[in-house]
Amino acid sequence: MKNYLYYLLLLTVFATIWLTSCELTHWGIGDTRVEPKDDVEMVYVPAGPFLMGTSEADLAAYKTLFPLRQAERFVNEMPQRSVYLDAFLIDIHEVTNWQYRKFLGETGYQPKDYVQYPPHDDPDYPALVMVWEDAVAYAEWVGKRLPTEAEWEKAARGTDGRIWPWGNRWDASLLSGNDGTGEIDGYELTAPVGQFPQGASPYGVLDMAGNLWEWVSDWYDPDYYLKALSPNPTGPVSGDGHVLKGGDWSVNKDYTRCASRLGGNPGSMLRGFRCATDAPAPIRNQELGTRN
Ligand SMILES: [Ca+2]
Ligand SMILES: [Ca+2]
Repeated sequence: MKNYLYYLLLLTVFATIWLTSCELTHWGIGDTRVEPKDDVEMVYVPAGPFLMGTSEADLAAYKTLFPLRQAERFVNEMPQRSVYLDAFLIDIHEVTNWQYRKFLGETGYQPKDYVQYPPHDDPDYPALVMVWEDAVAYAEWVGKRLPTEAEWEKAARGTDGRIWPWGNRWDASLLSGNDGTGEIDGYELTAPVGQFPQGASPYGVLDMAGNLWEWVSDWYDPDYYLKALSPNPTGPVSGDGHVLKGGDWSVNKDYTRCASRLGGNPGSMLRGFRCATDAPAPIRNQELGTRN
């Protein structure tokens, strides 16, 4: 009887190991993993190339779409180029107040500028983390990191160079943004995270357009897109502040484009963030594209 139990236990252990390895080697688009420390779903973005930045043809089209924005403001997104990235995981939502307060409570960390006032202080609303270092401190606590600008942009637009996460047609009801009235999306200011599932990116990432501008790990250099860095660009070694992506609740269709970028000292823009991690090795080796 003892021997029987021993072999049963051994069989269970091997079956568990086998099932775990199967799970890790068969990840695909839409697969998720929940990190227990912050209880947030992360979604898998497969390895491969994507179109990053804005092309000359896009610029010509944008001049009619955005007549009020000076053409030179698009130059920091040009040219468009193919950039290869290894696979990674990214938070589906912006980091919420519930998450950020958990971090503060467990660590005693003193943020430089974490803004809380109604309705932005609700637990389900995105945390207003105005200083890049306060975002990095959270990411380190949770065992993640900020996404690079390239990772953020790929997670937002997929591989086909689309303008907004959901496609190339503007729809003010698909994001926490500002259509001029502030109301078409149902929220006058920011919205709780994940309220616009129809506005998801090709990988199922939410609120990439609007709600809060999001910190990424890269330093800001307006000329960085001119330098065709691939694979896995991580930004310049220094710069005038860090990059912000995706626009916030107060801006329109222009700044909520996936390629739009802000840097330096953007004044009163409301800022938050989400985290990313490298994909574990068995996932990272599963490539869906050709390495440049
Ligand atoms: Ca709104
Ligand atoms: Ca956002």
